[in-house]
Amino acid sequence: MYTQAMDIPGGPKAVAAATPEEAARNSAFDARIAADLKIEPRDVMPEAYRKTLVRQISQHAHSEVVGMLPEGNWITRAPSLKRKAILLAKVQDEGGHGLYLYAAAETLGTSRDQMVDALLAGRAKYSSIFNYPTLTWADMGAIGWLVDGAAIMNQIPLCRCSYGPYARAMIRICKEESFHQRQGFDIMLSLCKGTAAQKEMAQDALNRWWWPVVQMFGPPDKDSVHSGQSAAWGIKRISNDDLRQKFIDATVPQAELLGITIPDPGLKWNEERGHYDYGAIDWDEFWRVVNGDGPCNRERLATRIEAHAEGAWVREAATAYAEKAAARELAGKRAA
Ligand code: BYC
Repeated sequence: MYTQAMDIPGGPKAVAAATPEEAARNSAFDARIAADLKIEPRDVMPEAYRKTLVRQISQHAHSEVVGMLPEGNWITRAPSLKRKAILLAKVQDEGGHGLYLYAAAETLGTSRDQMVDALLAGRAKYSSIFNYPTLTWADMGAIGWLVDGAAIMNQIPLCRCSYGPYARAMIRICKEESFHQRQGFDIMLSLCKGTAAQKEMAQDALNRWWWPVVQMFGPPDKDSVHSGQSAAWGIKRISNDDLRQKFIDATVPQAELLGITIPDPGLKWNEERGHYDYGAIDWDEFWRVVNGDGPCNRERLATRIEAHAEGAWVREAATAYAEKAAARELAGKRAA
């Protein structure tokens, strides 16, 4: 549904070094980035590149895992067996995405336990969008259509990220996100073709999710502290504002097809720019949510803390099983 041009704006910039040895190491790294080659876990990389990736990938992984909660809320209330099976599969996919991403971040030397501890202690971020409540079944449609739609916009360029393990994880994730987006649009389509009350439910979901989704792409480019360096390193291929614009341009005709109205009176096709103009985004609200004061921040974190504690016996059992299996294998080899 969404395709992207993935040119790197500006091209790579050199990395500052503290010592001559570091400068030599950095120049090998710069050469790989300049040649648009992948950086692999054992390759030399500046510490700041490693830190940026751990920051972004761990936030991304946490977003997938916390992102299971708003939809998980509706698994027991899906309107049919078919919808329930699809939603279950989607929520399980999100858990899987979290696991691929934690594994990708682990290749940079930060353990999954460290990342999860940071999330549970409230030190790590996850996407602002998952701090909003899911009030009706139409929210499952709006999340798939809009949230997964925005996620694909942001993530397709990440398939060409300079860090190999992250880029490869993103390829698989994007394939699954595409199914997620379509299932959400399909829910919206059914509701919009249904009764007046069902269409009203779809409109209400669009009204509540639109602005938080537009904010999901991150602060405007002028306020994005990491964008310049991440673009220079080939991590970020398209800027926050450009992705936001691509998303809005792609979504307006979809809303028209559904026959529902995007809640932005400022939305207007601009012939000269060849894009839709859109109204002012409430960045105060965005930062409030990012900084922990959204409608569901406390509930989401409390749920994750409880789930982690309740899952302790599963982790212990899996570790004991793995140790026994390894001991059996070793004993078998010795006996042979
Ligand atoms: N929410 O300099 P900037 C999914 C933070 S999962 C919270 O532009 P950057 C799905 C940012 O981290 C979707 N915080 O940063 C799952 C930074 O703070 P720190 C998740 C945000 O990294 C289940 C500060 O603001 N996708 O789709 O260059 C079901 C300044 O920002 C947000 C990803 O994580 C936000 N929305 O760009 C359904 C994609 N935006 O770190 C769907 C990977 C910004 O200095 N991540 N911040 O404390 C990225 O592409 C980039 O990290 C971002 C931000 C575009 C998000």
